[in-house]
Amino acid sequence: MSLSACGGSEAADDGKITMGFAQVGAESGWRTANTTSIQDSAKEAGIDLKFSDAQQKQENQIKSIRSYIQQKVDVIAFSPVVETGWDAVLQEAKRAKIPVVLTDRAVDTEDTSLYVTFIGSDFVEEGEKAGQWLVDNAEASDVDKDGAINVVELQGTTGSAPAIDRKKGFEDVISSDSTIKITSSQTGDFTRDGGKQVMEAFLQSDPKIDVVYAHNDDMGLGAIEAIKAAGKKPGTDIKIITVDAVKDGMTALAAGEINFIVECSPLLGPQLMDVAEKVVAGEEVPERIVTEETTFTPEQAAEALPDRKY
Ligand code: GYE
Repeated sequence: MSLSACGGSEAADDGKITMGFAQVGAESGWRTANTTSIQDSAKEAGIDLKFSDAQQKQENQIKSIRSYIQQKVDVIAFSPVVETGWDAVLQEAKRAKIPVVLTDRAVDTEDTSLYVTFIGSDFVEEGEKAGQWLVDNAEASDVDKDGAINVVELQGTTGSAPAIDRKKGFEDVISSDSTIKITSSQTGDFTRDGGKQVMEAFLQSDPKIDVVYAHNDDMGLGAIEAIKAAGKKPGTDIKIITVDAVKDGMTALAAGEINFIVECSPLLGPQLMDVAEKVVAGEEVPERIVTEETTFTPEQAAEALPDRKY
């Protein structure tokens, strides 16, 4: 017979906490750094981690969560690939008395009792920071000097919290400047290849692109390849704004091929393990834990790069 933990779930016989983590996939540099952070901090905290990679498919995440429920883990954590469609499986976890912690991405549900807390960034604010840079640098960004700033947007995964919120925050801020317009907007699924393909199509159909707003570094890096292939200079002929600040993005920023990056930290592991220990021990945790983040210009990127861990 195993002892019942205060959190209500079954603790393993060795007293170790078991966590089931359902990761989104391996779509970007951000995700790779996030996975490493989670795995390393589980090890450090002595938490037994069961980890699955859903390859960006909601049905795979649901399957893993169901299997974690069956295995009676002490706590389930996951980063929901999209916002909606989680109520049924989260109800199952609740019935099994297994606490659920959301990391990185939010779910859209009326019933907030289905999860204990949500650890991650404020994606609307990230979009606002990207938009604010453009408003502040609008004149310099209008490479044609025709007074109209045409922006193409590379959206993240359709229906995901960061894609929805980064779009919203950006649009809210640029609406204050009538010279800035989003002329095309499409998903590149947060991947380098996706960003490259969508940008190739944009460049073919639209000769007047002044700015690319990519919801992550990887899509921005894909766009750089497409811009170069079209005979234009990224960062100069077409300005580029991205979100994340992973090493490859920061390297392109320092080299002047990206103009501005809004940071989104993937290092959520230590906080997640801390919260998991508290939740399993039956302690209170805040309903929302917001990650602290900054922004980078090319000069700041050059300065930060030598110490950048990911
Ligand atoms: O910005 C992107 C990744 O959910 C914040 O997912 C995360 C996003 C991140 O694929 O690079």
